[in-house]
Amino acid sequence: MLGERTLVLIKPDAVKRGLIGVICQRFEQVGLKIVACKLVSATRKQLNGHFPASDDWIRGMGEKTLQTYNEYAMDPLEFLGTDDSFQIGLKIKEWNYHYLSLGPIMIMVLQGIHAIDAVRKLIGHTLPYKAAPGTIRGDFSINAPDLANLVGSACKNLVHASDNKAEAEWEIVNWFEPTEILSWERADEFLHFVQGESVDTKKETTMKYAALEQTFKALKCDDPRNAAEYA
Ligand code: IDP
Ligand code: MG
Repeated sequence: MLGERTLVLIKPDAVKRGLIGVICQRFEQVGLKIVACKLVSATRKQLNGHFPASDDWIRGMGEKTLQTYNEYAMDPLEFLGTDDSFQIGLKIKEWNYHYLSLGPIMIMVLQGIHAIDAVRKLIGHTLPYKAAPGTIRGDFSINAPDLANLVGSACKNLVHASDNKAEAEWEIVNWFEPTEILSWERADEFLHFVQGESVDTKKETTMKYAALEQTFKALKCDDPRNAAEYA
């Protein structure tokens, strides 16, 4: 496999605002490849699988929120009824469940060189009002948690993307069956990643065929429907 895989989830606010196309374009135009994609209404079971249940994750989420309250001199007791990071984390988790249930979500697996970091760069900072221009969150939203939290909502930030390798692995398994992930080759892959300054055309041709062969092998292995054709 060329590069690595990451999970991207286009959240209900982005779907409802008609932003699926422009968001996908950001990923496609840098050379990332969509290898799986579907529009779903998230079930409780899928959401349970998506958000970590560990106390550390919940507490970390609460601590991040407390930082925002500190930054804006807001009293968490007044707005959230508690200043305990674990209790706040639990609240944010429940708000996230609600957020992702507001409508359909588009989930996809993207593949490419450093796909995990590249996608995080493209989506930008968690909080849209802090996200840099040019990023998806920075260009299409100005949402902020202090306002969102006032009305009991997660901070709406259009997209989710796996933060690291371990997260990507469990998230992909949570949302997709292995047969839903397709192996295919973008027409510009050779140009992006393989073609060099070498004048050795024999070597180039060999590499092209090696890549093609790999694609055929992947087709044969990944999709049992192709087995007879390639046998
Ligand atoms: P990420 O989406 O950039 O990886 P995480 O820290 O994993 O950010 O947070 C998960 C989600 O929780 C965010 O995408 C956002 O929707 C929501 N969130 C994060 N911090 C806050 C907050 O302080 N208040 C409300 N919602 C928050
Ligand atoms: Mg995250």
